[in-house]
Amino acid sequence: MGEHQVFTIASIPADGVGKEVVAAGRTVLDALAEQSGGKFSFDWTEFPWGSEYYAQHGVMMDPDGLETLKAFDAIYFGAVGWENVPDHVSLWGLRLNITQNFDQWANIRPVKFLPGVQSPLRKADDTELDWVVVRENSEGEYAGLGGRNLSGRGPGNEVAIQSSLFTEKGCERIIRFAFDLARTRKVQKVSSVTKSNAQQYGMVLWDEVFARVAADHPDVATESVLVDAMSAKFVLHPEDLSVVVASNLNADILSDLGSALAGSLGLAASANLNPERRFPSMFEPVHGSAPDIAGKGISNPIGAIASAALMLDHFGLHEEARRVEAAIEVTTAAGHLTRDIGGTAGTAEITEAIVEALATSLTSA
Ligand code: GGG
Repeated sequence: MGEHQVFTIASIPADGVGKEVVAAGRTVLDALAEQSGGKFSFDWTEFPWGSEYYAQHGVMMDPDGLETLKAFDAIYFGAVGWENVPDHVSLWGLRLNITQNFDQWANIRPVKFLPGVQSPLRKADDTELDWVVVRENSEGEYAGLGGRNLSGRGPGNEVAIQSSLFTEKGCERIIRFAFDLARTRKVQKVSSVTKSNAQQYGMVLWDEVFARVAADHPDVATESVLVDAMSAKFVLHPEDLSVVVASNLNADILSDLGSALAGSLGLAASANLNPERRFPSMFEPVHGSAPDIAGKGISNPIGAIASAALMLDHFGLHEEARRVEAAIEVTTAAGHLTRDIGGTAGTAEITEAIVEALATSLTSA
């Protein structure tokens, strides 16, 4: 038998449904490890950071938290946002604190259409749809540059500036990442999302870098599409998409649209990667904390479990990642569905069905 591998994972369920879906993902990964015949296991450390922690300590995470997290192989994250903390404080205090300081500059968000899940998109019934949004995750509209001033002039006179930052290096690394990803896919195409007609500095630089990187990849088809037109294309011609690369904010908006078209935000997975591996990467469902359904045991764990599959890929466990994805498909195809996708099952039932499908795939292999 080969060497036993232990992967150390920092789990940060944080707020709302994050707690339930991270627990579900951990159950699936531990079941997978048990079935690995001693090949690998996961060593979990859970951190209580989030909005409840803020209520007790006045901060979203321990001030030494980033130093602590550095030692882990990966971070498994739930969701951030609760009513006791302003959204910009909770987001910057935890999730963006990690993504920005660990230079997790590539955010991968696959749009998956699952069997048995009714999509609002008619084409999903007779066209194979499968694309991935590559989100620039370190700058752009999320650079955090700007400020508020002039409130001293009295009510109604305050001003705020929120500047976007587009660096040539930042654009180039994410666009090259998108081309490398496209070369691994059945359809080798990269669609760049722009708004250079209106944003004549940052987005024109983005377009120029895209054209230069595209010239280095003559084997990959390309297109450059305005963000408004791209949102229409997601609905009208999704069959034309394979890899969609976009700035931080544009990709955030488009990936929500993509997962809604696939049936639910609850299905969408994501990986925040530091491709150089200088820092741990972070895996999380795209969805937020969903306060309306938190604690009821009805949240959809598939986005979190599919994110765990992306973490397996990151660890080089590709076969295991495909097994988890196949188990998700077996589960939805069999009609085990949470409420957001038209079923009645709870979080635990879906998690059990996925674990069961994993065990069955092992015995039938
Ligand atoms: N699991 C993802 C999450 O918690 N997202 C919260 C959120 O508000 N994100 C905003 C963003 O990433 O732009």
